[in-house]
Amino acid sequence: MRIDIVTIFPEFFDVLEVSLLGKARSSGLLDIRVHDLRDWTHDRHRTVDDTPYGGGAGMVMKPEPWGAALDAIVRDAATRPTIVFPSPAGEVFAQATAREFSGRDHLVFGCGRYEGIDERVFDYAATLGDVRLVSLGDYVLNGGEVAVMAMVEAAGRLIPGVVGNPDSLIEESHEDGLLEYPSYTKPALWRDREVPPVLLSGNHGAVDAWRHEQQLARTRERRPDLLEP
Ligand code: 6GU
Repeated sequence: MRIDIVTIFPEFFDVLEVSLLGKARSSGLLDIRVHDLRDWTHDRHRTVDDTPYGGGAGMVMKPEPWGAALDAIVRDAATRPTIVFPSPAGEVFAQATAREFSGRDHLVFGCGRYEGIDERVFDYAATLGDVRLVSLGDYVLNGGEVAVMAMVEAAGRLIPGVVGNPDSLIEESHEDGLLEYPSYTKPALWRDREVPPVLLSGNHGAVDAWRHEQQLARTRERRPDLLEP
């Protein structure tokens, strides 16, 4: 899978060189290219923002550098990409979104800063690819970089071969619409706290039933919204 990330803070993404995604990059499973939006400016100050038409607080990202960046990235692409703009005003990112993104050949992420990107950029991007505005949830970040990091990790780990043991992808929170069951390891007694005896019983049917009951109980308790029809 190819992933292009456009940002005014390319160094934010240095951490994509470590851990499982870093390995997937070295092995060629993931082709991640980080671009500095300012490379597509032409003035001495490499300006990417300007004051909003109609007035108001803050600055808006100018359309020209975005247009040039998207043109350059899509020009040498083999397929029509999915172009994702992180935005608190977007659809909410969920495991299903991660799953969907993980199946795409080419993702382009455009990280906005300030009060946002000139709206015409989204319209223009739709001529080059399938545009998605995506939010991590109902709170505000300073820019799209942290959100893109989360989306790249959530989607990247679902690409076959990125996570060493595919079984570890199956029994996780949200994959079956429920929260994950609690996990324990040795010792069986730690600081007066026991591991639930059923897990030591060797009865796999009883273990499975207990785990499912735990999933339902904690989902009811912590995330009742997930159980609504
Ligand atoms: Cl995707 N961007 C920003 N700036 N803030 C957010 C967000 C995204 N998701 C939640 N808050």
